[in-house]
Amino acid sequence: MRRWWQDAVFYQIYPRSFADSDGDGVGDLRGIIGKLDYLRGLGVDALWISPFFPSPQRDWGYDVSDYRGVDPCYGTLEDAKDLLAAAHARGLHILFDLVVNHSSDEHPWFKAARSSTTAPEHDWYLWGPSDGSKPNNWVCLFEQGPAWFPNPATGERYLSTFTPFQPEFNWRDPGLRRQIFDIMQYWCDLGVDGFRLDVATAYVKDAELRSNPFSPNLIPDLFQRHVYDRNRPEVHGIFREMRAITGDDRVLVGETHGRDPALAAASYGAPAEGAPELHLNFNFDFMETGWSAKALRAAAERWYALLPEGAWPVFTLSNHDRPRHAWRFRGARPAVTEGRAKAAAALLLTLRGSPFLYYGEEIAMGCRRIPRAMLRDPLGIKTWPLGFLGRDPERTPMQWTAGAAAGFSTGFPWLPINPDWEERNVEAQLADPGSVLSRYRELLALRRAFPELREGGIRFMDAGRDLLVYTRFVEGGGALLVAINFSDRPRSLELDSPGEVILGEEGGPARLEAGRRRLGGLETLIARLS
Ligand SMILES: [Ca+2]
Repeated sequence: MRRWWQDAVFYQIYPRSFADSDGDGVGDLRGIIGKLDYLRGLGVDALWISPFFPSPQRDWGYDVSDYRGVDPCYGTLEDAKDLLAAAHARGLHILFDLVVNHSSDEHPWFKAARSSTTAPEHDWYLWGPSDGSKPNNWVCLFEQGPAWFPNPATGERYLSTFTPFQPEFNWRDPGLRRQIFDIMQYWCDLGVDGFRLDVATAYVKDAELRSNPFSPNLIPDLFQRHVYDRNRPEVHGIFREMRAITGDDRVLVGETHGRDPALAAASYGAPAEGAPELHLNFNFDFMETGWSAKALRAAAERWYALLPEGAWPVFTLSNHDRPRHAWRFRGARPAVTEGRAKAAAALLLTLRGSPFLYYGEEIAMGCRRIPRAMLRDPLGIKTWPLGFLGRDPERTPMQWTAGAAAGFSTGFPWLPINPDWEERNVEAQLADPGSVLSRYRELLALRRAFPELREGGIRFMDAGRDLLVYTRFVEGGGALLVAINFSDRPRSLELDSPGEVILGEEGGPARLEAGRRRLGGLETLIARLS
């Protein structure tokens, strides 16, 4: 039986940067509510909202200090309930972001836990020995140093492998598990349609806290093979317990930490054998792949081959942790960058699997260098001036209009607006049939119209350099041809059968004849084969 989340196109909202309803420069839940009609018109089906829970905001909400509330900067619990109701009234599903590998160090649980070894909450976190020594070589990603931090009140060290202020839960403790599962039930009872699970494969640590073995890779491994601090086999038991809470009408989407598609595939469990785990899991291969038809096809085929029987694929090109793909795939000229953004959209929205869009990609928002004084991301501040300055460039405010602050806020935005907002914004692109946004709307409409694109099989065809060509088909039914030219120069495509063009270069012939067909630079051709 097919479920809604298999047919859905998901859209990630980073609430701080989406829409600000009250002019304080920070996006909020009422801002999102005000844009639901836009999202419905865009043609997406489900929204994943990055964290809006009470938080000291030292990692912008990925450090939660109360899992059942709403941070005042985003609104109130009533606003969250209104958001769920308003989305459901428009046929949109809503996923919240469950950040339960760690809490904030300001969560009341951690405050109690660190006060005394006899506090009931003490065992909900992970501690080193009472002599204050570090039990192993585990590293803290944002500190690029040891992951064990002193806790003077007990003489122990606590574990934090991301930042020092995100102490990690002890998922082996049944009391902690009960607490987290109760939180999930609480939001399910309020009507949420699922959860994205932050760094889900990191939940469980080695019972003996053994040191990780050496790895030759600095990025992303920090010279360690993370076999003891992440990716423990015991995590699958937790995934099964979570699945029992949500059932199949709600969806669990795993952020499977690391860059290993096999790990993501394993987080599905064995659905065909009645042992399902998470419904959907992110494979971040597409975020590591350059602008190459051959490489993107190989990444997609690798993902399909890895998935266990009955698992439903997920594809994504951008999120709040990685530079936006319009920037990663940028060309030497703006027209090439725009063309690649459209071609990337065609790929993402016609592959077999559920696409996850990231806010702003529908207008091809890019990334810009942000001055040191305006950086907000703790990773970007810590690693400045190395690399691409952390994660602020992909988190800048949504560009709605050509007006002040891009229509995002009537106040001063918390992060600078990309300097291209006057030309690149939703209002301008809605009015332009040749815009990237118009292309997203066309492609999303095609997904709704053609079951071949939503649920059909996929077969790749060899079509020469720069061309990515495949058919999407339903057994005993229709077949659609998708051909994407990755080059900005024309290429020719050999077609076995005729058909009817449903998306192609403007002014091109509607009838597709068998034989040789010219594809313009960065053109996407979608045709119904007869
Ligand atoms: Ca606000």
